[in-house]
This record gives sequence, C-alpha cells and structure tokens, in this order.
Amino acid sequence: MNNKGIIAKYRRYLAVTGATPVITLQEGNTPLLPAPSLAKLTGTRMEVFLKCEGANPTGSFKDRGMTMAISKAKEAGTRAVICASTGNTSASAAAYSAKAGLTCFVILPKGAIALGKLAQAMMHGAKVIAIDGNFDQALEIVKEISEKNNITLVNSINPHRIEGQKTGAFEIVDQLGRSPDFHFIPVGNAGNITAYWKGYKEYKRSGRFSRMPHMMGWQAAQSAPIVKGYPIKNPKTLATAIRIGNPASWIKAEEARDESKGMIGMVTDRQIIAAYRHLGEVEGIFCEPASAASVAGFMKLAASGFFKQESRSEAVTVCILTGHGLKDPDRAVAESAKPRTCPADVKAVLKIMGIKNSSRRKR
Ligand code: AN7
Repeated sequence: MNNKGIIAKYRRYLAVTGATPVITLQEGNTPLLPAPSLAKLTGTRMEVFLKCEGANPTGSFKDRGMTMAISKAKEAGTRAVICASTGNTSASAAAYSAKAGLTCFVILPKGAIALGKLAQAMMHGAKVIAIDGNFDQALEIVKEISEKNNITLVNSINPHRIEGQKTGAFEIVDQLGRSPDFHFIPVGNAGNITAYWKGYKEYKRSGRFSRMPHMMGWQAAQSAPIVKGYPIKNPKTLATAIRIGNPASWIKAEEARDESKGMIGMVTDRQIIAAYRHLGEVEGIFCEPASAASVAGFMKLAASGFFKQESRSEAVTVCILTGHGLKDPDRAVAESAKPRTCPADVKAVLKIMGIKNSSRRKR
C-alpha cells in the first residue's frame, strides 16, 4: 500500500479538517521487526519487536508529530516556527518547514548535538542558534520567545506534536493485530511516552484490542530526573538526544507509568552502549544511542529474571527505536573496531583477514 503519511492514514483520529493544508514527507508506516536475540535473553517464549522509527523521512519519530504541528501552523497562518532541540526535533522541524515554506528557528545546546542532526537542520535551511547552555535552558528561551512573538513553538508542548506521535501506537496495534504487553521507550522530554499512552487509550476505544500495555520508560542514569524525583541541573549522557534534566511532560509521563502499571527506570551509558552494539552486530539494526536506552532497559530486566514470572513468559514486547544510527556517526565510530590499513596488495589484505594459505585452486 502506498504511504501518504500519518495524517492521511489516521485522519479520523486527528484534528484536521478540509481547511488544513497537509504538509507531509510520507512519514510513518515504519517497520516492526522481530528481534529473536532479545527474546532469547529472557529464557522464555516471549516475543520482542523493534519499532524502527529511524525509517521515518528525517530519521526519527519526531516526523509523526511534526507533520501535524507544521500543518496546523500553516493552517493558522503562521510565518515562522521555533524549537529547542537535542537534535532530532530541529532536523524534523527544519525539513517540514522547508516543505511548508515556513521560516524555522532552532535553538541548540552548543556542542551537544550529534553531527547528522546538525547537518540536517542546516541543510534544510533552518536558522540555527547554538547557546552556551543545555537543552532545558534552550527550552525556556523558546517558550518565552514564542509567547511574546508571532512564532509557533513546535516542541512537544505543542499539543499537535503529541497528536501526531500517538499514531505510533495505532500502527503497532495494526501491525501486531493486538496490543503489546510491554512497551519499552526512551524518555527525554517525555513527549513520546505521553503520546504513545494517549494513542493506546484512544485506539482501545475502537475495540481493536482489550488489554493495555505496561509503559516501560528509560532515562540515562545521569539524566534521570523522573527516576530521581527532582530536576537535574547538569544532565550528562553520551545519548545526547535524551540529555534533559527537566522534562516538559514530566507529569504526563508519570501518569502513563502509573495508569499502565509500568515503570520508569534508568540505564547507565555502558548499558546503553552494550544495547547499541548488540542491535548493530546481532539484529542488523543501527539506531542512535538514545534509542538503545529502551533496549538497554529491556536487557537489564531480562537479566534480572523479570520476564520469568509465569504471567509474563509469553508476553509480547515492543521496543521503540526512536532514531537512526547515522544521526550520530561520531559515536558509532568511537564504539566500534577501527578499519585496518595495509598496502594495496592481495597478500597484505589476506594477512589482515587472517587467511594464510590461499594456494588452493581448481585445476
Ligand atoms: C532519538 O530532539 O528532545 O521523551 O529535542 O531524539 O519525547 O523527548 C529528542 C528526544 C528519544 C526522547 N529518542 O523523546 C529533541 C528531543 C530520540 C530523541 C528521545 C528523543 P521524548
């Protein structure tokens, strides 16, 4: 089926009318990939799937929310949009703004944005401003600017963003033919866990499934305000996308956790990198480090025997891989084996390949 984007696909669940100019890059319809190596870690018969949101047009889940936010901004007659970003929001806002003919301002924490994301914002013609500060400070700045000027904020505090992103839940149910039992997801500004929970609740009313998933959110250990219960002044993690100390949707994330009888936990950078490499080397999936946080959380629980309990052993788990690995090439290169170099000659190459005797030839 040809993909016309999430607004066309789920129009009746979204606040769009004939007057809404639909700005789409044909986002959504992303793969739900079985990950048997992860299921195996539990020692049970459970099934694990990866929702590969890196397959969206700008390489992250943000496109689901941005098609809505930019379409509604265009409908309202806005000329310019603004966002603070750890990278992916800015890449998506820049691309959809380009398509819509809007001016896009992005405010970034200087030096803390993965290279691919910065390249995207620049390439799509956004006006990029890097502040000497972190994401939380950037968010305060854009809130103030958007309130006092005729510029639309397209961070996830914009309700249209959440509306678009809730379609991820619809798609998972449509792809599985049921709801998952466990929904693993990284948590940064906490918009996405909010959106998925809203999506599951709304889709349940359509009668497509009866049991709600447990929402299992994961923060990086040194950027884990929700887990700790207080804002983090100087959040740290190599998963730069979720280096956020005071999430905008904090309360909503706690509601999703509590209503779903789920949890919000934390994983160390080491655990994130172990999951990142496992996905790349065993499942053939290259996601960015922040995305691997959901899988790191899954691996942590699997190792603790969490899924061994009778009622969980045939569960269906979905982990959201929120962004593509190519977003952060520096991290990928830093965490994997370096290329070897040698003279341009067969013998030298074979030596590095570890093949000693290549004299066997057919006569
Ligand atoms: C790959 O781009 O906040 O909990 O400014 O890029 O909804 O914030 C990105 C967040 C997870 C966390 N995975 O989602 C931004 C930004 C990736 C991300 C998150 C982000 P939220």
